[in-house]
Amino acid sequence: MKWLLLACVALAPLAGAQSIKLNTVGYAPDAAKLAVVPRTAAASFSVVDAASGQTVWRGPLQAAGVWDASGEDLQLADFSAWRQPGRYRLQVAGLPASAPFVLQPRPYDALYTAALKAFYYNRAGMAIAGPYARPAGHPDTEVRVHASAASPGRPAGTLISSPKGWYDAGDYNKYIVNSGIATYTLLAAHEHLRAPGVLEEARWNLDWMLSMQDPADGGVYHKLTNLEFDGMVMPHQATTPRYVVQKSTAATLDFAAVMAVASRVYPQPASARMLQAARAAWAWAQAHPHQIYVQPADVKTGEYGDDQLRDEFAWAAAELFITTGEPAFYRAIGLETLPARVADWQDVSGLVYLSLSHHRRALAPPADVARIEAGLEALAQSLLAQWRASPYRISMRAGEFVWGSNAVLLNQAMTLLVANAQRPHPDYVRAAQSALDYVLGRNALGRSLVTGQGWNPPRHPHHRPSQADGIADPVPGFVVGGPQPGQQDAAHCRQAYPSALPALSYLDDVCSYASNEVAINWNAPLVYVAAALNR
Ligand code: G3I
Ligand code: 9MR
Repeated sequence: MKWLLLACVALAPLAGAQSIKLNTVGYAPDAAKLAVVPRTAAASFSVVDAASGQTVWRGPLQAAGVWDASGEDLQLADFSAWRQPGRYRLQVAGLPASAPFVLQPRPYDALYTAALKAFYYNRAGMAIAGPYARPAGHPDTEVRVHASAASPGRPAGTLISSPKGWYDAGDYNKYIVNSGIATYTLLAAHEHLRAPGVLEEARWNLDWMLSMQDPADGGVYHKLTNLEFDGMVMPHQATTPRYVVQKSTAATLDFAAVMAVASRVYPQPASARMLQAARAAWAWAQAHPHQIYVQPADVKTGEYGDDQLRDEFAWAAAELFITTGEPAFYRAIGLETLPARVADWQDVSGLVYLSLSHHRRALAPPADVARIEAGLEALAQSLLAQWRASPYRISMRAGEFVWGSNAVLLNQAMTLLVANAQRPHPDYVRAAQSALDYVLGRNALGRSLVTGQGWNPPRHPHHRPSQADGIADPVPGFVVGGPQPGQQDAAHCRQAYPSALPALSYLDDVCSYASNEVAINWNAPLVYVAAALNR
């Protein structure tokens, strides 16, 4: 009995988490290849052929230290020098072998395709085909104007049509602010990388966004939503009334920025319409510079609130400048005082640097290209310093584990990759590779955090279709939000979180919207990074 119990205890972590942690999908042959290993007496590791068990390469383990985000004491295994395509595992004396992984050219074809396809699976107002087939839901052709959004031409209760778009996340609502950065990131994957399929996919959401602008004044509604979150049902079963809610300056500026980008990449006549929409939105924001979104008392869904709009003004101005070349837009950026930070839905200042850097050779006067380059370079260098100091060799620190932590890291990777395009630096690419490694298994949880990809991926994401479709596997291609110590959903979860430590604070349970939801703004940098590193 006793030995059985002991055996179970010993096996439990095996079933749940790998102890040698690495990218369980794989690596391009010439990529940086790192694994983290719990510290034991072992001084070396070996790469073994997954089929035969033969050792093909051996290397020393390097001391890495204790990671404050997980409490683990670690060593680092660097097998970058092993480049022979194949399927392998890592072995360290005294530890179970790692999950298998491949070395091959274009190792992320399937990941990229799945991550982009996830957007298709989150399309509103459309019947979905294929293994996750479902009837259309949320046509949104008769949406009510909420009292908070009433205008002379559209009094409260007016019906407008605002179809298409992506569901934001695991819920069925559509939010302009989050659509902004998500759609931008996909369009950047087209502009920077010529990533296939993104223009077609993004168009579904751009069509919806255009319908969120009031043609009478250019202002943009903050969101299209139910009053309360739907239950865990399929889209066509969720039929409560939908509303457009309050115009906000943040939504209108994010809309202006995205439409300015879109007008660069789509052909006429859409291009002209997008630019005209962007200009009208910009003009509305000039006239309403501080219309902060305030959640009405009867609306309980996602807020995406933000009262700091300096960065949204700068981003819209930057994209309008790139598209039109008009100097007034450049001056409106105020680049001299704009911090360069990694972007998220609430702080888009980083997107200014990414876009200006990518277009730096074609910018009109008075663009200060040296300042643009220096801003991005300094940001990338600070990420690199964090990467070097981290026992996990990731650019994210313990304090950055917020709601959607996986996307913090992926947005850092995107930043590093744009910096590398501006001024090549092999460590920028290595640090970006590390971010992808992390979401695919080199993390404290020792598992893939992308549905349907790699070893032991999430089975129970907070995603209504995945939960309600009667199919055992969740919809594939979604990165979950990831661990973060807030545990805002703890009261909704029957099982307790396994740990309060930032990098371990995760539940693969549908209850856990704070660690296991999916979202378009988290998947978009996964698309970008997978495309960029798929060489
Ligand atoms: O703004 C404060 C900041 O001032 C403070 O320093 C910081 C310290 O933690 O907190 C900041 O607020 C955080 C806010 O995001 C902005 O970053 C909150 O703590 C945090 O709880 C909040 O999380 C957001 C969450 O909604 C709850 O509002 C996530 O970023 C956001 O991704 C998530 O988005 C939801 C939508 O509302 C609904 N649809 C699903 C989607 C994904 O879960
Ligand atoms: O399902 C909702 C998820 O999409 C949101 O991110 C999250 C936070 O706003 O809220 C979820 O809805 C929960 C609600 O906030 C509280 N009651 C339980 C809901 C989950 O089913």
